[in-house]
Amino acid sequence: MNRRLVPGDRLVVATHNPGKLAEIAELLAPHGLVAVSAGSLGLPEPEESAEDFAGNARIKARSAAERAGLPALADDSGFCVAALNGKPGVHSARWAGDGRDFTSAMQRVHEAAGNAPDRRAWFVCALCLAWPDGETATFVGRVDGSFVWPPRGARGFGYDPVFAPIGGAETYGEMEPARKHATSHRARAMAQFAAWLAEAPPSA
Ligand code: ITT
Repeated sequence: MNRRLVPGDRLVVATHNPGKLAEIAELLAPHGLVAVSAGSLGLPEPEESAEDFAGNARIKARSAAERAGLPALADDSGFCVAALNGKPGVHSARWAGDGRDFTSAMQRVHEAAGNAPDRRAWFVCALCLAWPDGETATFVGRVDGSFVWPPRGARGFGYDPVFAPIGGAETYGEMEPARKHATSHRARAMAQFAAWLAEAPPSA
């Protein structure tokens, strides 16, 4: 099977999260790949039963690629707080409940962390590219910073208002999207994906 992706190729972006979809489509644009959303294809959301980000990204990417008959890129990501031993982590979406209420998810993190002096926090993003035959390639990015309370800024999505990356005071909720895209966990995983795109042999 030809595993090379070239400008003009269609790639399913296997996410149902509009915030992620917008960021991934923007990060893919310079590579000329045409992003087709999982929603537009009516793809179901598989159960994310793995214990780590890479495992869940593989489940989502394989499910979408198999059903769509196209290569698919999935993102499994999350917000991790040192004082909570890395939680909410792979359960970041679940902490927001079925209604995906991130105001209450951020409040829940704040209450769980209390006044713990350790304010370190980080985001992780695992991107998995899968082909319809089940073959995969996975790329993981991380960005370190701190847990900020109270939340600040209305940009971005999810936990962005309570995270400030190292080296600045602005939260991802306050920051220009272009600055987030330059350094984020998703951008770092995408940079590895881009390096892989540039290197991938015509057929593997
Ligand atoms: P899909 O599985 O359909 O992609 P999801 O929202 O359920 O969508 P995850 O299971 O990967 O995705 O959950 C990750 C959660 O972590 C997500 O809902 C966000 O709230 C949070 N998250 C991930 N990346 C983020 C970012 O860049 N900024 C803020 N929050 C982020």
